[in-house]
Amino acid sequence: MDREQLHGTRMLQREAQLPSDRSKEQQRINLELGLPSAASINDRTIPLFNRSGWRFSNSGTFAGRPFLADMRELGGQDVAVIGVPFDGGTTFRSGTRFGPGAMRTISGLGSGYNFERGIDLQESLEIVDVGDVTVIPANIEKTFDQIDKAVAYLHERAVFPVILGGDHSIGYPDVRGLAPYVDGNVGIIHFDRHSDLSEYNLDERMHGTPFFHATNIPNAPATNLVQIGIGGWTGSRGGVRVARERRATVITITDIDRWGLERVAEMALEIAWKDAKAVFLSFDVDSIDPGFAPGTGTPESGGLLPREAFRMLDIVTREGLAGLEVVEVAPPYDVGDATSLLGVRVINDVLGTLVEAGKLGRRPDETDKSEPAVEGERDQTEPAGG
Ligand SMILES: [Mn+2]
Repeated sequence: MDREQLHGTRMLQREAQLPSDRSKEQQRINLELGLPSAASINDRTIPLFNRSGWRFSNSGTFAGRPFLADMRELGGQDVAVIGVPFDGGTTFRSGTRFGPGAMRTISGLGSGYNFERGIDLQESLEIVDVGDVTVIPANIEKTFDQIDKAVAYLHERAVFPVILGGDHSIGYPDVRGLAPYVDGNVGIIHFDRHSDLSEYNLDERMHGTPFFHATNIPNAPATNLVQIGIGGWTGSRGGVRVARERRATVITITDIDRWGLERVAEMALEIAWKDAKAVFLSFDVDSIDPGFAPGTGTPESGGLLPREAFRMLDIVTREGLAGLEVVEVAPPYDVGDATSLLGVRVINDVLGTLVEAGKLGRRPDETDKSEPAVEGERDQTEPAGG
């Protein structure tokens, strides 16, 4: 093996092929709006007032992307990030109402560029943060109606939704808002330690119930539901009967160990897409081992390692998705923002795969022909690594 065979070497070359026109235009606008910096600043692309939204200048939006104040202007963007700060469906430890805020804050750590993947999301996707759905904290059903209507609006305007939970009860209205916009069946790929297939928890449709109700939707059959990572001692027995009777597919950690990660992920992809027109991805952060993701309400040891989850996500999302939710991030139990950061990582990875697969935005090598990339030029206001 030599240096030329390294993935790292290929990615060194790849970076030179990535477009940079959007970053440069943003830099120009930031400088214009942020005014010229103090005379002692040598890099004259650095503005006086930080407009980048990166790092500790995070404006409160996801990855510092623009906040879309006027929802009538939604349409034409690639991705809308939407928060659902609801934890009224929690059956034990609450706190996921702070999930959207925590994920938005820590998302400022990233630049949108990933060396290993050779992707710059800033260049490939137009992302807006549309803020939060107004939830009704003491009323699950009214909150579901709000989420359903908000998510449906995104689908109506053909903008890919990234939904920041919130507890997992929101999985049901997230699918309910999508289903009418799919001309055929919807498959669901569901990462979780818990099957979430009970009809009710404590007489209500809480966070252990979303996929019972989602798979009651006529074009979201349970035969297209694939659950990955189920196991441990905190799940409910009632949901097992539902999965058996409705013929949902359940992939355990034991399956992953026995059959190998690639094989089960390929199988999940195939089943979710069988006779379906769209697939929705529901990612419960408790599918990852609590050693890596402690900030969640119902932790269960022996879960996926982050790298396992990333590799599986890469496989199960490459045929495209109709939407993504990341749920159960509960910042009150988090340590060093590790869990929020994992949630953000899942979002960035999924978006990166969709871009790479040509399913969303512009592909990494699609340089704007009118403005060819100039070798050696760099965006000097991008945050330093570290
Ligand atoms: Mn769970």
